[in-house]
Amino acid sequence: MKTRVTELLDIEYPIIQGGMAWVAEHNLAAAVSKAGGLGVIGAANAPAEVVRKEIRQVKEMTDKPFGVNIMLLSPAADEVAQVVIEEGVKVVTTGAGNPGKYLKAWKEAGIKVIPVVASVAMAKMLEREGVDAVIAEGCESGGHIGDLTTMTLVPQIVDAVSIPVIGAGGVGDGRGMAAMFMLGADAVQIGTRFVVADESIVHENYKNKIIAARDIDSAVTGRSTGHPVRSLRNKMTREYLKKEAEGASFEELELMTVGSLRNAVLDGDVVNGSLMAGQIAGLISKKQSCQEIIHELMTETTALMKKVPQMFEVC
Ligand code: TUI
Repeated sequence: MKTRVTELLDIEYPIIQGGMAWVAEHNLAAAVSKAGGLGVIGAANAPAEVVRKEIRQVKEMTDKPFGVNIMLLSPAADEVAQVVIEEGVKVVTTGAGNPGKYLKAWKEAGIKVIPVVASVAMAKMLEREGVDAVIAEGCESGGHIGDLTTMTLVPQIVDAVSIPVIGAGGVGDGRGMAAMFMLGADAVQIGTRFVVADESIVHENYKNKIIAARDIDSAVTGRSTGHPVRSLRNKMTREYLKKEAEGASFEELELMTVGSLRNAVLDGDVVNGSLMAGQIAGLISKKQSCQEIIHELMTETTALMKKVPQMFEVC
């Protein structure tokens, strides 16, 4: 399947793995890239030298293209922005902010830059500044989210820009992927389904919570702080939302989540940990290798897209 994004990134399938904090380390990124998608290392809040090591490990595991996601709220963002240049990374995705100040240096280094955007205005501004594509991520996603849904955000951004658009938020199978193409996207970004992949280092407790999740099992904390984050409901989200409703301060709320994603991913703390996951968790029912996930997504998507002309045949 050839799209503007497979051509841009020199990948086999139009599937980009979300650059998830703590989750998207070298094992997952290499497995997705080996399977023909774009694996992405999530730099999150990691120090620059840790990210450098992760990049080198992916390079040892595969010659296929891969990317690094830079979380712009990270105190290490400036240094990580330099490390991707020094290490010859070909693709950078960004999240949780405006990557404008890094664009010149990244473009001069020949890096393909693909920011996550949550609004038409941001997509248009970044297109003008020279980014190669945008990821339109709706609020069905796990982790830090914007306001609009994927269904409304993707077509509005597709109409507003000429660069390729990658649809994200709520995509978990071939139906979601085909839907993104119908909305005008050139590829999809998938997070939650890769959290439960065999190659993902996420603790089994966390994976099992995603497998067991129902449609209504995620919640958004932090709306009052300006940093809304979607994760699976547990003791932490219940207490957080209660405190938030009582008008707790930013500092008090932040304290409740310090280290909580790390504790969920590495220690399997599903009670007090932060189980970031998208609303599509309810659809995800099995653990598979990245190769199986990508193969299944592509088989389902192409079968559905072939069926489209028949759907409109008049009897
Ligand atoms: O970045 C994400 N998802 C994330 S980052 C993250 S680490 C974290 N942990 C706890 C609290 C906060 C962060 C966990 N999940 N997704 C990409 C994304 N970017 N979603 C929404 C946006 C976004 C929002 C506003 C991008 C740009 C933007 O622009 C606002 C502005 O004007 O700067």
